[in-house]
Amino acid sequence: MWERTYFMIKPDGVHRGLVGDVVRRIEAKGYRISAMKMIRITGDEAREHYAEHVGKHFFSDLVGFITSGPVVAMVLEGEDAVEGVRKMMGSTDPKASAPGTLRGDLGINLSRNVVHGSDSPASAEREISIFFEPGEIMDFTRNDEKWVYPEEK
Ligand code: 3AN
Repeated sequence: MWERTYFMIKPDGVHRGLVGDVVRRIEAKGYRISAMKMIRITGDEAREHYAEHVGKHFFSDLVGFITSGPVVAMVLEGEDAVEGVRKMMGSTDPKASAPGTLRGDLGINLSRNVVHGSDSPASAEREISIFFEPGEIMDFTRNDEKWVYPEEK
């Protein structure tokens, strides 16, 4: 099914100069980047984004970290994009992420795991609406999509 997902390069990824590599891998896979911007997340946005983690022991560190510097926020689109992007990311803890995944290749520590991607289509819509206005999301087709997907789709 055609889906869109919210994807973000966290402050550690930006500071470590990994933006280009992460974006390259997403583009090479075939996902459409339909919105992308560098932002500094506010405390309110962070608490809303991570609402499911309120009350957990790592919540204040998580909010402090994600608001500590610039992030690169994106809307990605493609067939089964939510699950596909999660697979590209690897498991939450980089110690357990397989080599070849973004976290497996680029991270070591659970609280500095470089990227975020929505875990369901419902989370994706919720998270996209926190960080993007509808007018910021481009309506276009990549010229190579006819090669990424079979024509008889
Ligand atoms: P994911 O980012 O893979 O969806 P979540 O939503 O469970 O994982 O966690 C959100 C973020 O919270 C993670 N990316 C990680 O940075 C942080 N986190 C999750 N669990 C822990 C933990 N036990 N200790 C410290 N940070 C954690």
